[in-house]
Amino acid sequence: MSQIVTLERRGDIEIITIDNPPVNVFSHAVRAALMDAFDEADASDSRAIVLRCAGRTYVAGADITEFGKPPQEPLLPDLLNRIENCSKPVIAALHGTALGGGLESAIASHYRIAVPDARLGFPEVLLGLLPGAGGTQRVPRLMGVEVALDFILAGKPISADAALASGLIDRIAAGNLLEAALAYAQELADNGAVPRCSSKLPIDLDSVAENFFEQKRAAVARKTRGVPAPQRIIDCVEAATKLDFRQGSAFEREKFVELMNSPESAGLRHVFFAERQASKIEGIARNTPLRPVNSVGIIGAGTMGGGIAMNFANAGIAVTLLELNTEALDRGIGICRKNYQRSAAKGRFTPEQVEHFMGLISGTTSYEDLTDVDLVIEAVFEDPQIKYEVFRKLDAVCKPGAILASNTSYQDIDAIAAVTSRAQDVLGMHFFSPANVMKLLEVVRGEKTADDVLATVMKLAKKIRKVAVLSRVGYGFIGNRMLGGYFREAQMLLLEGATPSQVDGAMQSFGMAMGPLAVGDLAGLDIGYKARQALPDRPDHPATHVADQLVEMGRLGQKTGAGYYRYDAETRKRLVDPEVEALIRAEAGRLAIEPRTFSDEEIVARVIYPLINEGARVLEEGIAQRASDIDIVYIYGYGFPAHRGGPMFYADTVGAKAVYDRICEFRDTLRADDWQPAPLLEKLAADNGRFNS
Ligand code: 3H9
Repeated sequence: MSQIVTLERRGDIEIITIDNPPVNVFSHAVRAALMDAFDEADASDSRAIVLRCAGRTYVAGADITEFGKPPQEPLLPDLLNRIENCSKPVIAALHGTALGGGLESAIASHYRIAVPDARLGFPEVLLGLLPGAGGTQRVPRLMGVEVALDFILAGKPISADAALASGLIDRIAAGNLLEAALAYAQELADNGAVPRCSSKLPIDLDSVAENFFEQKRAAVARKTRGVPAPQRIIDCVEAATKLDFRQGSAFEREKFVELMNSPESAGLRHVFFAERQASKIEGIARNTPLRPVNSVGIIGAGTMGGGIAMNFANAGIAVTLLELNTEALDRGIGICRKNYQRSAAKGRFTPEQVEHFMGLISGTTSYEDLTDVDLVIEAVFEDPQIKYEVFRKLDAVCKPGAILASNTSYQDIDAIAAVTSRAQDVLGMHFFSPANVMKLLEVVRGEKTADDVLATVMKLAKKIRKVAVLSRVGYGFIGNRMLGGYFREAQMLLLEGATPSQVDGAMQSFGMAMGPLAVGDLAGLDIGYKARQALPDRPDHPATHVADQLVEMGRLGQKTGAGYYRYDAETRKRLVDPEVEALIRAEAGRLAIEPRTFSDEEIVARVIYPLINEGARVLEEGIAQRASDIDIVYIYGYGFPAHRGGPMFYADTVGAKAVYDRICEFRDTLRADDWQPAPLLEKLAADNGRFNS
C-alpha cells in the first residue's frame, strides 16, 4: 500500500492514516489508496476502524486542482459510501480544519471525535460549489434541516464546541487525539456498538417552517447576485427532505457537476490559487530569514494612518502613531476608537477587546519615540517633498534594520529611498481605504529593496489579514495605474448618450461592487479635479468635462449631497438628477457628439477592456509578477466580482482574440490615441494564448 495512506493494527482496532501534505486533500491517489485500505480493514477480524490524518490537519477537502478535469475513479461520493457501508464502527478523528469533502468523510464515518481547537466547515460555496459527496444529504439528517442549510450556505467553519452542540460530532478529545480516538473505538466495540449511518437517519420535517425554502431562496438571491451555488445548495437540501438518500445523492451529484463546470466556479477557483500564489516572490526563497516585527510606528494619524494602525492592533502588534501636534493626534486616536466602537456595536468585538486593541495604540509627537520600532509606515499627504522630509527624519532616528515603508498611492519609492542612507530597508506598503476593512495591500519593491525586507512584509501581511501583491515602482503601481481608461470610458459613455445610472447599472449587473460614477461620488470628484489641475501640461480630454463642471458647481459627490447623482440627506440614497443629465447633454451638444443607445454588453466592454489592455502593459513591463496578481488586486482592492476571476482571467474567458478585435474596433471608431492595443494582448490574440496559463 502507498505511503499516502497507511493501515496499522492496534489491538482490536485498525488505524487508517492519511498522509498527504500540506493539507491532506482527497487527491485521486488518496481516494484509491483509501478504498483499498477500507476493503482490507473491513475484511480483517478487527472490531473498529479509526480514520485520521498525519500532519497539521484532517482532510481540508477535495483536491481543487482536479476540478474541471476528467473525473478519475473512485469518485469521492463512492468512497464515502464505501466507508459508511463498513460492517464495523468507523470513528473519524479530527484535528486542524475538517473542510468540505474532509468533513463529508467524517459524517460518512459512524462516529466523530475532534480536538478542542478543530474547525469544521463547508467552504464549497466560496468556490461556487456545493458539498458534493453526500454533505447536503447527510448533514440535514444530523443537524436538522434549517441549521444545516444555514451552515452550508455560510461557508464558514465552526468550532468543535459548536459542532458538538449541533450534533455534528460526538465527542471532544481530552489529551492526545489518537489515544482518545482509540479509547472511543474500544469503548464502542466493547459496548457492541454497530455502525451508525448518517444516511439512514430520519429527516425531521416537522421543525421546518412553512415556505422555509422559498424564503431562503429570496433572501439569498438578494445577497448573491450572479453566483448560482447558493441556490443549488438550497435545491439539494430541499431534495433531502423529499427524496430518499440514494435519489437525493444522485440529485446532489448532478448539481455539483453543473456547478463545477460553471464559469463562476472556475473564476472563484482561480481566485483561490491566485491569492496563494500572490504571496510568492519569484527569485526569493521561501525560507528566507525574516526580520522580527513586534512594534510599528505610523507617521500621520489621519483616516489612513488610523486605519492602518487598527490592522496591527487587531493582530496584537503595538503601534505608535506620530502626528505634528497633540490635537491631530487625539483626533486620529479618537477615530480609531470610534471605528472599534462601531464594530463592537455590530457585535464584532466585545468592549474588552476594544480596550485591549486601544491599549496597543499609543501616540507621540516626537520622532525620538520611534527609535526602537521594527517597522515604520509613512501615511502623510501625497506631497513628495513632505514624504522626503519624513524619510530623512526616520533615517536619522530609526535603529539599523528597521523597515521603512511609504503608504503612497503614486509616488516613486526609489526617489523616497534615495533620501535615506538605507535604500535596502525602504519599500511601499500601499493600503486601500478604509484601511481597516479593505483586504488588499500592494507591496512596492524599490530598485534596492532587500529580499528579506520583501519576504518579511509579505509574511506580515498575512498576519494582519491582508492579501499582499508585489508591484514594481511605476506611476499608480498596479491598481491605480489601470483605472485611467476605466473612468475615462465611463465618462465618455455619458457624452455618447448613456445616463450615469445606466453605466453604473450595467457595471453592477456585471458584478462590480459599485459602478464607476457612483465610486467617483463616494471618493469625491474634487480629488481627480485637483490632480488634473496640478498637471503642468494639463491635457484636455472631453471625458473629464462633465466631472470638471460638477466640481465647479460645488457638486463634489456624496460629501456635498450631490455629484453625478443627488443623495437623500437622511437616507443617503442615490437619486437620479435631471440637472446632471441636462448638463451632460449640453456638453455633448457643445462637442457635437450625437447621443445613441447602448446595450449593457457594450457598456461593459467599453469600461472593462481598458483595464485588460492596461493590465497587459503592466505585465509586459514587469510591474506585476503575473496576471493572477492583477486579478487579486482588482478583486480585493477595487470590488471586481470574484466569480469573474479578475480582469485578466475574465479576458481569458472572453478570449484574447475577441478582446483584441473589439479594442481595435474601438480604436478605429472612437479615439485612436485612447485605444491602442497593448503588444502583449496583440501577441496573445495571434497565438491563441492566455494571460493566466
Ligand atoms: C470539496 O471538498 C468538494 C466536495 O464537497 C465534493 C467533491 C466531489 N485542493 O491555504 P494554504 C493548497 S471542495 C488543492 O496556504 P493555510 C494551497 O493551494 C474543497 N490544494 O494554507 C497551498 O498550496 P501552495 C473544499 C489545496 O494553512 C497549500 O495547500 N475545501 C487545497 O493558510 C496550503 O494552503 C476548501 O475549500 C485544496 N482543497 O490554510 C478548503 N487546500 O503551498 C481550501 C489547500 O502550493 N483550503 N490547498 O500555495 C483552505 O481553506 C486552506 O488551505 C486551509 C489551510 C484552511 C486548509
